Amino acid sequence: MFIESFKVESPNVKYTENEIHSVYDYETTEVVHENVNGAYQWIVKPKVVKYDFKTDTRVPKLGVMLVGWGGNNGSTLTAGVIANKEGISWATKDKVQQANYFGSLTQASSIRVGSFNGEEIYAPFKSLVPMVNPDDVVFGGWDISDMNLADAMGRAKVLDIDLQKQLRPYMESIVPLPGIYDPDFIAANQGSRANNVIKGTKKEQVDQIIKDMREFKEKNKVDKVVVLWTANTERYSNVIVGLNDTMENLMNSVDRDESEISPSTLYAIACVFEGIPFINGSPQNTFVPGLIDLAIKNNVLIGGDDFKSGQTKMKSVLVDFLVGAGIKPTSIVSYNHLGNNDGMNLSAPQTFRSKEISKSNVVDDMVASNGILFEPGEHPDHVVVIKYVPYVADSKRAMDEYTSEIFMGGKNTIVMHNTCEDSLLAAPIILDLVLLAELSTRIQFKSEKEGKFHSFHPVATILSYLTKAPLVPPGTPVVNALSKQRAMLENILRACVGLAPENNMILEYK
Ligand code: NAI
Ligand code: DG6
Repeated sequence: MFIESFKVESPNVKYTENEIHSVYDYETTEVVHENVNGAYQWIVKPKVVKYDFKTDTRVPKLGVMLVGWGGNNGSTLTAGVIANKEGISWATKDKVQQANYFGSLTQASSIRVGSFNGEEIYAPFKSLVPMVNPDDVVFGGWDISDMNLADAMGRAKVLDIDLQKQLRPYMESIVPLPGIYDPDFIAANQGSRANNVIKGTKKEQVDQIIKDMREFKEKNKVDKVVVLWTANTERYSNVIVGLNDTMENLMNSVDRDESEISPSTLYAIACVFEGIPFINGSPQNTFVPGLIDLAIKNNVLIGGDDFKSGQTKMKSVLVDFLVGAGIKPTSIVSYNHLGNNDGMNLSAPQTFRSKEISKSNVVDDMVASNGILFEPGEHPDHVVVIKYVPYVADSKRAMDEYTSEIFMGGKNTIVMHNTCEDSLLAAPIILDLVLLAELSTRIQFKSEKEGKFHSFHPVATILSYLTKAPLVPPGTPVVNALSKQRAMLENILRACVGLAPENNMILEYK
């Protein structure tokens, strides 16, 4: 059975006018390697730590500024939200289609809340704690191309033409703000697009972005802003001691107009100065150590990297399943045929390399979790290929071959062919990223050992489910397995309303 909303009744949970306060027993383990009667043994000790969670339930008017607003993702997301807000439907060759938010974890997935008369009860994911309604988000942003969003939607060739026709009047007058362009960081084939750029030194460019964000906030009367990079994939920046390794060195480098500071890092710096969360949806190392240092010292949320939308999402499910089933993946070969502007940009070796890195590390934690299948340091062969095929446009082909060793030396090969509009996968993920980033800034917590409430670590691991290469604070394990990432997010939000993690034991029926 599906219910729309619920309230928790518990001595550990208090709903006040502006807050949900929950006292929560976090059940975990402590693992130690101890000398027991002369021999070292691994000892696992269950422990319970008390936490207090405080969630501000006042949902702000949210502004979202996209870097790369006029791209396929930016125009598709904007169009999709307008279509939802305006209740637009359109004729396809199959049926009359209604606007929806399918593909969004927060808007279109559900959670189990319990059972009633022997029936499982589910509720929308978004009913756990109050979240911004995507229909109410005000969009803005930058693009190095000055094309208006209606034409950009046409250029993207993603949405049905009948829908595009209805959306044009809403989007024709929207033109992105000029962006920071540095041809050294993206493919040369993007040069002809760059007709809307901020001039000046790097310091002046950062100042302009700050001015843009203040004006956007003021003009649209939004309470909060989140910025998200959905612009072209950049090449990696070189990380150099003295240049971008610490906050001070990074800021001095901006002042000196050093060429190795990328546009994406400049936008992120501007956001940190303004206390505005910044999320990186592309694979490059925007978050050089100096930027991470800056965000931590200013306690401003940063999250990334690279939307986990299709092939990688599947990989982080399939390899988790294989390794979890005691099957040993030995070779993973992934091909993409991509014909949109992203594909053209990725046809340059330096930008492809950024994508290759973010797509390649996604099975490491699953492989490392099973010492029966893999020797220490052993890894499956893992090859990532992307080819630019203009004809397929945004309708990406992802082809994957997984070969595994099974019982008694047998081999098992699984082949997948996935065809999908890339931007229809990415747009709901962008929405989730900004909604969850905003939500996480309203949650405070403390453990029984801490005197004061604090927010989550500025490096937002809570967003991991949505990214290919989750950015984590130094010294934190990276989790790529999709089901673990989802459980982490859901269970943290459950803790905010005093609900235990979903344990799937259903003991009451055993
Ligand atoms: P796109 O090429 O259609 O759009 C990118 C936009 O960014 C363009 O309009 C371009 O003019 C603009 N741009 C480039 N540099 C800029 C700068 N410095 N400042 C402001 N604007 C700038 O690409 P698409 O398909 O929208 O993808 C965007 C990014 O998202 C790419 O980096 C892609 O790799 C990444 N991504 C996309 C996924 C998907 O499923 N669509 C999944 C994972 C990542
Ligand atoms: C080439 O793979 C193009 C990319 O931008 C991808 O479409 C994007 O990174 C999505 O990747 P994945 O692995 O999640 O499908």
